[in-house]
Amino acid sequence: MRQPVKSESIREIVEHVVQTTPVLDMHTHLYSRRFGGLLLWGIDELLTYHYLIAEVLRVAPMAPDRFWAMGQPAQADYVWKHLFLERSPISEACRGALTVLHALGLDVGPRDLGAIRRHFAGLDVDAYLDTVFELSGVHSVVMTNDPFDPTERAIWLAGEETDPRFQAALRIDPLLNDWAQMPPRLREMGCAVSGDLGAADLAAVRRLLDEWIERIEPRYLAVSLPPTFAFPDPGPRGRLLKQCVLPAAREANIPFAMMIGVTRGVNPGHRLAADGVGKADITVLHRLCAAYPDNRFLVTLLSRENQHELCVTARKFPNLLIFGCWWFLNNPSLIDEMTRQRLELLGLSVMPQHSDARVLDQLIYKWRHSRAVLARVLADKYVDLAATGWQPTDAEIRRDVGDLLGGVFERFCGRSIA
Ligand code: FIX
Ligand code: ZN
Repeated sequence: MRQPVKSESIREIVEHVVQTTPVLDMHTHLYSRRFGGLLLWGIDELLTYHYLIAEVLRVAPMAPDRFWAMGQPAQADYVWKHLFLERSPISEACRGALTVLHALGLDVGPRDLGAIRRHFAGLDVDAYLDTVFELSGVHSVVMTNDPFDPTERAIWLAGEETDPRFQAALRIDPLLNDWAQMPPRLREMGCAVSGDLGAADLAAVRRLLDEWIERIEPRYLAVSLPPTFAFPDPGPRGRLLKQCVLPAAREANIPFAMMIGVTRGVNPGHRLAADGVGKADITVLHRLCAAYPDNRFLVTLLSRENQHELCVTARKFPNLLIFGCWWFLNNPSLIDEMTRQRLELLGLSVMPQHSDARVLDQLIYKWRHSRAVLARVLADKYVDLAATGWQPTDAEIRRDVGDLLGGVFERFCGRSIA
């Protein structure tokens, strides 16, 4: 027997359910313990996040070479001084660092970076991992795994992942975005290519993908792409996509994630903070989804201007799942706008958010901030429903939120929900 929920308590219930439902974070740049130094955490990593580097180099410009030569603690001091002490830290990335410290029980009021550093210096990383997963309400994260990076590759070759909170994703940016540089790198990996991308090269790349899919068992294959991404494309990217990547994903029965709209290195000296945004051509997705109905595509677009047409495209293609408010879109005002638009056009067949966390601690703020917006938007939608006489039950709300925070992704991937 369904228990009707009074409309006045809908907001409270939605808030509670969104705050307490565990999240599967489907795209991060985090690593488990066995990746050693690739797992970033702590105050200096938080303060030197590339979002903050971009902001500090605006208000306190410095030649990038000089900035990088300072070393991380001095860079963190520089960010603290210019973005937190000399002006109020109201940007989303600044606020995020403070949300983390506050959630950890630190008093940020005294603005004492030394005391904050002492707190982190006393932490045990294994226990801290548990704390962060607990405080962020995340049950597992999908990493971004790059077998073309020799450091990461060596760790995969040395053994399997044993921490179930960390799932793999096979990232193939160098292959699709930089073919000219790839032949020697591929040969180092035992993949004998000549570079001409003839039948033998394509077969060798395909074998390599299969081998890495088998080794790391990724949830999906993934790439980030420029706004100029085109398909079909007679060049290396198009040929590799058609002959290697799409068939490999199809046969392994995993989605292919495309993150489109990033122009890398618009100000190269800024390194990770150097990248810009551009509007993608939505017709590329029409062609891919129509031509490859047996492939599943996870898609996020970086440009705000692409979001409406992306929703309309997803209405046409069940093999396309929109995910996340990526990077420059991961701000409350834009999450609010995009989430409303998506729910209105697609109902619950969307993954509204991922964190993109690069530093472990960021899971806390990225999810706290996103949950607050999601709860508000969802509550509005249920209140609108209740006005028609369709009172959502507690169980229905829990079901829906569970879907939005992981279930939709699990079903799209074809795996059962744990
Ligand atoms: O390509 C990506 O996965 C991007 O998310 C990153 O390259 C980017 O640097 C980032 O951290 C955005 O949040
Ligand atoms: Zn990312």
